[in-house]
Amino acid sequence: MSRIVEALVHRAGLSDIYEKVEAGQRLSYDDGVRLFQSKELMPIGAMANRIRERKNGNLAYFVRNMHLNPTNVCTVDCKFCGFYRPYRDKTRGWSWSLDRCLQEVERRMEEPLTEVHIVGGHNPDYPYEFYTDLVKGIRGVRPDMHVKAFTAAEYDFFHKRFKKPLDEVFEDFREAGLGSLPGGGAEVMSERVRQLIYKKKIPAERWLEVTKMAHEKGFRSNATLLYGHVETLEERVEHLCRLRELQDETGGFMCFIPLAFHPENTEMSDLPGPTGFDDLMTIAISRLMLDNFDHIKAYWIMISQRIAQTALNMGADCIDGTVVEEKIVHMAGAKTPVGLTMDMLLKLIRDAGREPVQRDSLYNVLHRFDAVA
Ligand code: V47
Repeated sequence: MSRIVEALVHRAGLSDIYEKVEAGQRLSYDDGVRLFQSKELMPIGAMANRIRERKNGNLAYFVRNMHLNPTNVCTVDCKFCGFYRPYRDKTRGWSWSLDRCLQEVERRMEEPLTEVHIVGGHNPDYPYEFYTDLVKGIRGVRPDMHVKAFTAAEYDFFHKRFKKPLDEVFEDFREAGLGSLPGGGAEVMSERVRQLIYKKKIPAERWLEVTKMAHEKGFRSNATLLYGHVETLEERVEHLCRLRELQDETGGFMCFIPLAFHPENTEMSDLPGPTGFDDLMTIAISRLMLDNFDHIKAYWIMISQRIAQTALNMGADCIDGTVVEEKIVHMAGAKTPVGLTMDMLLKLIRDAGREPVQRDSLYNVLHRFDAVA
């Protein structure tokens, strides 16, 4: 690395961590905590960039995708969520029929999308077949589209609600045409935080178990961290270490996505949410800690196009995608657009000095664009 970066690392007292990064050694839990505590964004960003370029060169990935949220009625009542409407008050929410969901996909028939990302509330009113028919139906109308559907928390809900063994649930979804699982649902893997803000959602151990089963059944998935609320820096690092451990076992994770907490319209609206500095630190430290993850995503929807673009030089190699019609954080006050055109994504990536790559949902390259328009 350049002499300037070495000097910055040295001045920040992070030379031992830098040596590990250079030698390709794994960072420890203590290293992760020290990085967060140091508040030294420049050397940390530079070290993360080093790993990012080692793994992904100059490429920056995006996907042409749409989101589908069939229902926001939910029995879990997470305090951080501005998207859901409680089951007891379900008329204030939506619960779309299968036809309505398929119409959402059909009305985008002309758009060259390659992925539909589906998540929703834990809504006990639907029959099991609704979920499998939804996946099957989408594959029927758009066989060219990969269905990335339902978090590990939702699969656990299907297992309990319909009293079906989890492995059978995954087999049914495979038959229906499921492609992969999004991240989400693990929030921050800390029992303390769970008791405070999401106590009716599955605990960390169960999220890991369900994800492990999905990986064993041949599905790949993503992982997220919801940060910037009541969690401590230590709890963030613990979360990363637990994901890294499961990845050592299964190798099933594709990408890690730090999700910045948006407080508006939630029961935690008195909190400020994370700052841009924290967004970049969290992305960079995630890149440094998760040595066995190929990809780190800067999800522009939650952190803004500007921060996501900057993050492409501080650890991130993916900025998600066109994301037509995002609802989860827009109902929690996000000021970003609900979607971006491909041209806008190309400009964001190129202006950051990276080479845009349109990927499919499994990170296969679909199209490489020139670094300059
Ligand atoms: O688990 C809910 C988060 C997640 C808020 O896999 C919030 O490619 C911020 O997992 N502020 C669901 N975050 C979304 C998700 C996701 C998003 C983008 C890409 C991928 C992927 C996965 O949304 C939930 C929760 O952690 N969330 N409310 C909020 N107020």
